[in-house]
Amino acid sequence: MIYHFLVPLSAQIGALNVFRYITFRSIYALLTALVITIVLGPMMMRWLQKVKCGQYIQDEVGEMHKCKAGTPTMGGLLLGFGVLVSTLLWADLTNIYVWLTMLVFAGFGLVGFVDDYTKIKGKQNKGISPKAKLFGQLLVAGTAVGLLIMQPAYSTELAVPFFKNFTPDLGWLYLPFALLVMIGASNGVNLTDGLDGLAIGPSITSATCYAFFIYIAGHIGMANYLNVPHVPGVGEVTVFCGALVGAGLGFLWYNAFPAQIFMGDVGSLSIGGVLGFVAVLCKQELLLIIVGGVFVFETISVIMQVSYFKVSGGKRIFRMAPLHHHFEHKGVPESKIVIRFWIISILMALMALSTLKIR
Ligand code: 57M
Repeated sequence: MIYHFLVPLSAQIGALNVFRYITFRSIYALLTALVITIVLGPMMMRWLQKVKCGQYIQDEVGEMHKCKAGTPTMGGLLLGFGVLVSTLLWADLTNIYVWLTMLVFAGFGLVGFVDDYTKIKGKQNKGISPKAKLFGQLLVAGTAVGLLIMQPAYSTELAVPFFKNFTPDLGWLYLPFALLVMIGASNGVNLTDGLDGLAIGPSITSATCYAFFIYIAGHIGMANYLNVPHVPGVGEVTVFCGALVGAGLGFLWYNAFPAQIFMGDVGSLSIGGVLGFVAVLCKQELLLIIVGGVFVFETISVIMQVSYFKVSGGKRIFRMAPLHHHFEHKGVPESKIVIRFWIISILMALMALSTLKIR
């Protein structure tokens, strides 16, 4: 809205021209979302406690997490509010890609909210069934990708990292592929969200990394120079990514060890889903495996643990999956595990950015 208010005035006041620039607005979207989440954080935590949205801790969790019982959850509402208000303020709202991105973010958030709410208000921490959750995710992702594919500027070709001339056109198969990327990312962030600051750290690095990719994809000169697919119009989504980084930092302010608030499924599903969608938008879907490497390792650890448990008749590879629980059970302090996972995530994001030059 700031964009729509100030840019027309730039004809009279030349200095306002700066509000045309995506980079400028993305930085202010970051700062706005950061301030919103930090300022509203304490109020939100008091309210969540008042309406009894405290975390239930499962019996099998052991002593390590018992002290976290009652920590306000659904902090994703705070983060989501910061992201959406900031994007509405700073983005060009005539851009369809911005709306699709907000739709995915809010839609996945709604699925997570219903799950969180059912867990809190129901018995024994039981949320909605996995089938219902998957149905909600499919509905949101399917609607957004369906609308995306209908855009004339969007192609269903797949960009393969390291191979600039190999871009197979997936045709209608692109739809299930994109759904897999988004739902996989959403569940990956959810599985990772088990220690203070563990999910939000790599989410911030991934959103920063994709802010670069989406900006480049929307800029014809840069996209051609770097030999990446050019998708006209998607550059505006950089503003959303800026807001996500800002709100993530603001949320981390309170989620850092010892956490005063957890994000809940409303946070983890929305962040993961939207990271997947931004990867789809800028046609760097496969690169998400590197950018979101921490989420991928965590998910693979669960798949390995569950499969091995089944085939071996009850044996385990890890002391407990997802991977962060394995280290916890080995006695590594929580903040050490979290910071080491952040370091890995930063390295993976840098590696992903370096692929821009290896083609
Ligand atoms: C949600 N939720 C956290 C919080 C957060 C198949 C199986 C691997 C599934 C997995 C699972 O349920 N994962 C999804 C993980 C929970 O956090 C809440 O959930 C939201 C995210 N959805 O925002 O509201 C707990 O995590 C801790 N936490 C923090 N700080 C944070 O900032 O300390 C979360 C955020 C919170 C808090 O204690 O209560 C969770 O871990 O439950 N299941 C598991 O992860 C379980 N693993 C397991 O059973 N492994 C088995 C098999 C099935 C693979 C095995 O290895 O043999 C573990 N879950 C827990 N304890 N709580 C087991 C140990």
